[in-house]
Amino acid sequence: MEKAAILDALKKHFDLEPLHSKVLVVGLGSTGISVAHYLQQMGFKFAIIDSRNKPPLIDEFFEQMPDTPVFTGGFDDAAFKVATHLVVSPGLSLNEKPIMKAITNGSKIVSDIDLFACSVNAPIIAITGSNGKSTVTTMVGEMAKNAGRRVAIGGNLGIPALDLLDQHADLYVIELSSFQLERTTALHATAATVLNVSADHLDRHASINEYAQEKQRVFNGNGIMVINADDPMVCAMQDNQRSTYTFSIKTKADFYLSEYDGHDYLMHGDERLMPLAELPLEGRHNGANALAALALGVSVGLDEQQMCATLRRFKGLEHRMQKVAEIRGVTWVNDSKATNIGACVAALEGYSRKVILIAGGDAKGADMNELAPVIKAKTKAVILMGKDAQLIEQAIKGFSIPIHRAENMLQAVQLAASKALSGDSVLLSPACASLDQYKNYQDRGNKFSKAVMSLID
Ligand code: UMA
Ligand code: ADP
Repeated sequence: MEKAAILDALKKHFDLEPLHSKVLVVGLGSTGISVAHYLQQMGFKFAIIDSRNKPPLIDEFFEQMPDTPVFTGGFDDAAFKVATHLVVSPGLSLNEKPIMKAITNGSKIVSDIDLFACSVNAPIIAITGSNGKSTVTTMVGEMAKNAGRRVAIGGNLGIPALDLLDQHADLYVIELSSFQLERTTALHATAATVLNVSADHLDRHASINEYAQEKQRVFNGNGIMVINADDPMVCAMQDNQRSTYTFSIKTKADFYLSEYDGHDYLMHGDERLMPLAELPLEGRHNGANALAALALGVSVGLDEQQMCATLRRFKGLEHRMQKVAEIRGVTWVNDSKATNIGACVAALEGYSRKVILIAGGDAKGADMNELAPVIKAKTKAVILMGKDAQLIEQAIKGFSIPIHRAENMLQAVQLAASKALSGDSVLLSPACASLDQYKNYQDRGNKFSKAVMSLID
């Protein structure tokens, strides 16, 4: 898009202009840095502030942009006072006192996603939901790539949205978190989906209803809505005036599963697209992800058979229902990315035989009682670890399922190994964030895999 047209859009939406606006970029993480590059290219005056003494990327940033004013080690009032606009990184709540004060004093909030949306003409596919975002974003991205489209893929997954602009793509596929959406007003996606809503991030959102409302913002504008017909909170977002595709793994919808000749098929209307069994991913929830990806692909004109060819080759992402090893007849599965209840429930529901579950970590304010029914139905033993292990134990201690505690992952894996019989599966699906004990979910998953591999004689 031409620079002049972008500046027009920024002026129209946010009264943001190079000559008079003073922008404060709040947060020096990957988002903050992408925003700084963008603002510099567009000729804006800006400064960066971060509450941490030494944000992890600061050295790299100084090398790239040595002349940018940077404030660290707290939120200095003076920096906020002069700002006409704040671009607040998603890791920071808008309820931080200096941010709220600045808003009251008239500063406008603009998100990196707003800046991105004002800077592209090409179609945007926007994907949010409590679970499945990265899987569906990657599926759709690969589908578009295999169809020969020049596609850029990123957002909450991987490359920050503004850094995608350099790729001059003719299609953008972006994953969005509730934190990004809550501060975004200018995005009007060509096709968008909320894959599902289950309790998550309730340490940042006041209630699940508020969290759902933030997710709903992905549907702003009049693009095609892709709606999960199995999720009542998503169905409530439907707008009859808008073009919509529904998907379901339970009932007939635009995209759905149907049995034929003893096999489940991915369906579009009356057309059998492919057998579900040909999707090389564990768990029925991945059937829902594939249907959502197909609906989004159809929304931008991708060919269904080509999309199915991509699905057949789809490898899945690490740390999501990833089979690590089979050792002495026991299957070990790494689902470390299950950082909330919904993901753990989906993982367990996919099993027909009871598993040994390793769970626990930081519950982020969620009600662990919601895990109780599926743990009762689908586990033969539970090994708990981390800060909120006690909350899970409270929720399930009435059942006759053995509960064990582990201090660390190696101990958890060794305990599981001592309980498992040939034919069993051991599933790491923590239902909690990892940050109380690990750098991130990848670190947790890697420690799991390493501990599992240490079982091999
Ligand atoms: N922080 C401070 N003080 C500050 C600024 C940040 O303490 O002044 C802290 C935040 O509280 C947070 C951390 O620094 O703990 C990082 O925050 P950030 O907003 O600077 O994060 P970025 O590096 O810009 O990364 C963000 C997303 N992170 C979050 O939303 C927490 C990344 O998603 C995303 O890939 C990136 O933007 C590019 O779009 C990660 C994530 O964990 C993968 N997302 C959450 C999730 O998927 O559940 C929402
Ligand atoms: P997100 O990007 O939303 O976190 P991922 O694709 O990374 O989603 O998957 C995160 C977790 O959610 C993994 O544990 C995965 O097995 C699980 N999951 C994936 N898709 C779904 C779904 N449709 N419903 C429930 N859980 C899911």
